[in-house]
Amino acid sequence: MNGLVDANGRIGKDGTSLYLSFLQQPNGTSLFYEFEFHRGDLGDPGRIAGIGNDRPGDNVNLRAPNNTHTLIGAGDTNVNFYVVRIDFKAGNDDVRIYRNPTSVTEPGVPTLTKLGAADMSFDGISFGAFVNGRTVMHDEIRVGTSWADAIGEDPYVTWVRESGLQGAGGSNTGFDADPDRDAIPNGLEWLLGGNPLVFDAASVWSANAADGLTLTFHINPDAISHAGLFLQWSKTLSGTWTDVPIQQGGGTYANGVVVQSNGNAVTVHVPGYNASQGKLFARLRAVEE
Ligand SMILES: [Ca+2]
Ligand SMILES: [Ca+2]
Repeated sequence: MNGLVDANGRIGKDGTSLYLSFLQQPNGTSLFYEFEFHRGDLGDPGRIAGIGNDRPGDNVNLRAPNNTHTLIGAGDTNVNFYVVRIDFKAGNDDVRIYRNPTSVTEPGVPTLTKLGAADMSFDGISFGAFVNGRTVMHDEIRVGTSWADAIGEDPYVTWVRESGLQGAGGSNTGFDADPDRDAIPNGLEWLLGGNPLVFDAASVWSANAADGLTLTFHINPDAISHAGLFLQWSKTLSGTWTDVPIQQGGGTYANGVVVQSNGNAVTVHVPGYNASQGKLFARLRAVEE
């Protein structure tokens, strides 16, 4: 959430967008139940926004700011899935509510759009049900910066769609498939920021054979925490490959192998003294998690 935090330590930095989702199921439709956003105080004085019902009647409303309620729709006692998109900006922020969306991409028309609703910067959430013997269940709370984050989609599946792989033919979307035949399987294309539909191996990584082997490549920060990436090296092509994990921050490993990272740029050096008869081999391998 680093990129979303403002100078006051709240989620709500100007120019960022938050996608927050949750499941909500009240045991009745009359007041009071709510998923609440708070600032500085988890009690009522700190409540700045919410989704639920704190009004006469049986509707679900968006509360933003504290004493302003805008209709989302009729309430019910089913499990409802909400995605809340907040676009933070100077002055009041824009809020979009999607109720029970079924699309893997963001629908063009939200259930409710409230532009300039309120200052939505917040530092707490709470789940309220205090009167009428009302109880409410909340589950599966997700916070992220994209629609895919909000619906909990596997990040590789998101990439398959956004990279054009899916549209190019359903049978070649597998993690180990290589439809462009550049010897970089899709999973590795994802991890290295390659194009899975273009023979682009030369631009994805480079190697230098001075003093052993040095490989240089860029990692996709959106992918690296969702899959394993290893450099494998060996003295012979038929021999045993030694795995070196590639992680953000780098590290030093057996046989003098050093992984250095600078931002998303990674350099791996396998010293020349590991060579046999002047030969040293290395390759990159992606492992699905
Ligand atoms: Ca490929
Ligand atoms: Ca490629």
